[in-house]
Amino acid sequence: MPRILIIGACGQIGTELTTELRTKYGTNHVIASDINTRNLELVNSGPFEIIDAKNFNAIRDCCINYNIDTVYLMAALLSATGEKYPMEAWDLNMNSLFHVLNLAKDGVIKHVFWPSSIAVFGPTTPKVNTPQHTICEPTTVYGITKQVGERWCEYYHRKLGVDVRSIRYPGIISHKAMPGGGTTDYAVEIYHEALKNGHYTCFLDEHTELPMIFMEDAIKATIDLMEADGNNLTIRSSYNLASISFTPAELANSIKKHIPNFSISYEPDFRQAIADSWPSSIDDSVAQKDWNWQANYDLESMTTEMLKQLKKKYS
Ligand code: AKB
Repeated sequence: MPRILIIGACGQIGTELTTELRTKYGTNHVIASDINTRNLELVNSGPFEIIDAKNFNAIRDCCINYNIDTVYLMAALLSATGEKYPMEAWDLNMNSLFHVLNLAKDGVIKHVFWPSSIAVFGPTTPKVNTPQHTICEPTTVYGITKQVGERWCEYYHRKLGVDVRSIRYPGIISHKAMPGGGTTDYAVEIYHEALKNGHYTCFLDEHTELPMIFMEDAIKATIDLMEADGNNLTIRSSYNLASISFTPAELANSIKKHIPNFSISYEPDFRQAIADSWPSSIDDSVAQKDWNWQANYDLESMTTEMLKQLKKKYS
């Protein structure tokens, strides 16, 4: 049975990852941590520690105290926030990764999960069915941190034998915790606004097609990768992962099937340039081959589930 530390457990992915890992391995085997206690439900649901992901000693002490063997490092500044605070994004995204990789190198922990992103790609990357191995010239600070992080993950694995595993997440759509500071966040906000106000003003234009994934599939992918036989893994930088690709207009149409009066307008802002630099769809055949990855949700089933869950929240 693994003993797990999740860093950044109060965030969009961390919240649901913590719950799922606790269901699988038992509450006391999964220590949640974050820089603050912003998600009280999560904080009160099992062992929780306040940890700043930039603080090496705090992470090391927690790993030693709880006899941790596996760390999921989910703390990061995302694409939109990274453009506003470039040095903070570099500082958090890179140093937290080095802390965890070095703990694994020194034998304090054994396994690391670190999320990369479609943000490693840039305007010179083939946009459709972006291959696993391709041009990566990111134009955002966030994308640069993810690209450099991928190189370090592969280096620590190849040279130092560290078992680090990673996924290039597409935009993630979820109903529990809100995302924050990302370019794909519109695809979550839209459901909330549809139910609350019947209208959404989208910060991307209607034709911007981006790769996305429903949270349930993203969590399944993460845990499946961590449980896969390491001998079958051919990628130690980060795996491409695909599920659904859609535009804001297509997402709005899927919502209109449930809420016929829903309307959408478009006021693209600085995030449009970020979205325009990313792929519209991803080739994840290597993940399929190496660890049998397959998504379950499509646009229609995701919209049905999102509206069902959010209706409960708002009623
Ligand atoms: C973002 O929009 O910055 C993130 C991502 C695609 O990594 N959701």
